[in-house]
Amino acid sequence: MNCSTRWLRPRRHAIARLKRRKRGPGTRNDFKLQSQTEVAHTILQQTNHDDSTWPDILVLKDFLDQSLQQQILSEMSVAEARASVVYGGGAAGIVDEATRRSLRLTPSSQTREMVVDRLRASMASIAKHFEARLSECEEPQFLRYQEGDFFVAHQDGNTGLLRLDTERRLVSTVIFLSHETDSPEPGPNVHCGGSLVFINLRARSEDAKVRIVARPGTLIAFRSETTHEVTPVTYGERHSIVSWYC
Ligand SMILES: O=C(O)CCC(=O)C(=O)O
Repeated sequence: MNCSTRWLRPRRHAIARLKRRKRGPGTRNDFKLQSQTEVAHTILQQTNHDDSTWPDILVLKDFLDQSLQQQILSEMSVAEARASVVYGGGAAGIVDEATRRSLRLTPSSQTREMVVDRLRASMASIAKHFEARLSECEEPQFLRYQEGDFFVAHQDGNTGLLRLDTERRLVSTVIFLSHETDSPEPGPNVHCGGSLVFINLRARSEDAKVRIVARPGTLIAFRSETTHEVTPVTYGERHSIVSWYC
């Protein structure tokens, strides 16, 4: 979890200058850091940020069919649960309920492996979309958000700002398992709030936010450095599976 985003707000002229530059395949080590502006350039170049295509999201509909969703949800309903953690305060992560509040559930190893197999099977097409070299995916996290649960705006990795293992993450994925509705509806798998929202920290208007509402079974992939949040759940329970490609 990274909340240190101030470097992502360079002055306007710096952004304009950067946009005029042709992007190359540079890495963070190709740059000599000399000043704050230079640091901002480096991060922007590294994260390949482009307002015209923001947010760059790949949607895979029906990534999990209905019977698999049902199987996973019924396992999740009885699975062992523990509080989700954030990273930065220790390699194993720490519980910090001011930042992230949800439960991480542990379904059967067969179910976890099945999800990993599916994520691996999609790795090449996801790598192609993001023009990234991906070699593995992380152990998926099966999550439940109850009323009041949330995850504040954050990036998952590849920020160039931190010395954490999570920095290796290049592409993040969220598999939706619940229906989001605008007003409470009866049903076992429905919630209000709990929206996945992408935030463009460099824009100052409401256009700076994109809310994703997806059918259960859909996988959403995005660059791990893209700022996103899960807004507080106001009704029902939200279930999702998250993982990251490195
Ligand atoms: O549960 C979700 O939809 C996303 C969770 C998230 O942002 C994360 O784990 O980084």
